[in-house]
Amino acid sequence: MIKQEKILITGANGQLGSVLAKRLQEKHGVNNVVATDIVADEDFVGNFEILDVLDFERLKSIVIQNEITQIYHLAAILSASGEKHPKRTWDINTKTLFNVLDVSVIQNVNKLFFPSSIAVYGTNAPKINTPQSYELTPTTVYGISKVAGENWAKYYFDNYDLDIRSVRYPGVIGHQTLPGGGTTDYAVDIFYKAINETNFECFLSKNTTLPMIYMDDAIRATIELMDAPKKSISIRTSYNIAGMSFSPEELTYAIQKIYPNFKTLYKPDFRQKIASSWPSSIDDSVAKKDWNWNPLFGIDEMTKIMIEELKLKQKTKLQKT
Ligand code: AKB
Repeated sequence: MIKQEKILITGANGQLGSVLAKRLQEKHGVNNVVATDIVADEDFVGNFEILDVLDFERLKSIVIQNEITQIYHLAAILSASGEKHPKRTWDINTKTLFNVLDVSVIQNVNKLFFPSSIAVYGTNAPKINTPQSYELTPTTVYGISKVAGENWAKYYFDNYDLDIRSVRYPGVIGHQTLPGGGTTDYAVDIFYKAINETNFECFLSKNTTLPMIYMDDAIRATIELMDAPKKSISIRTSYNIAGMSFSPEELTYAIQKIYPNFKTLYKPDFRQKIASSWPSSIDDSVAKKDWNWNPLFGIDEMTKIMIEELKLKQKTKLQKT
């Protein structure tokens, strides 16, 4: 008989965590998922625990009490926020990872998911179709913490046989929850302005092309990687995955197909330097070969869905007030 998986998610209130929690509830059953975050989410339906992942004893007791078999460790500080408090970001991003790695080894957790990012690359890497394996010289503390995390992931796999798996996410675009503190956040914020038919002020320059992925693809990649047979996983640091690549100007053109009068004004700030250090597009051929990764959403499909879903959400909210 296949043993029922019991899932723990950290950072479950976040942009990815909130959607992943629902998807994992559908897959494993509501009672088999424990969502955690540093603050409560009043609207969450299911098991929710307040957890600061820096608190190892509390993490351990939640893992023991719920007989956790898989952990998705999403709690982290992202690139733009990270630059405001570099040492705090390093501490939070690395100490929480160690706590999750150690609890997984001590409590025999079967599988662990750790999100990495395109932020692991630095200015020296080829911009176009950036290869899976290249010297990693990130310019942000967030990127530095992800490179360290990737190497620790491989270390725990090599030395403790911990089945830890990871993808390097591009900027994630979804309508469910707003992202917070990232450099790619503009690509979500822009849609809130578009549906209200107001101009958007972009903190990146118009031709800054970055790798992006639609939420459904990002969630599917995560689950497909976690479900892949152990023997097919050849990368124990982190897999490149690609969805689409576009600049703020190209996204504006895509929105103008629906709102012809929509305009973006460009006012690059400190986030421009971060974005300029990242790849424009990513080579994800290793993920495709190892576990059949295949993105389904391009810029036009994503734009149409984002606008439809956000308009629906706005209408529902108005009807309730
Ligand atoms: C960020 O912008 O910091 C994140 C990322 C690309 O990892 N969205």
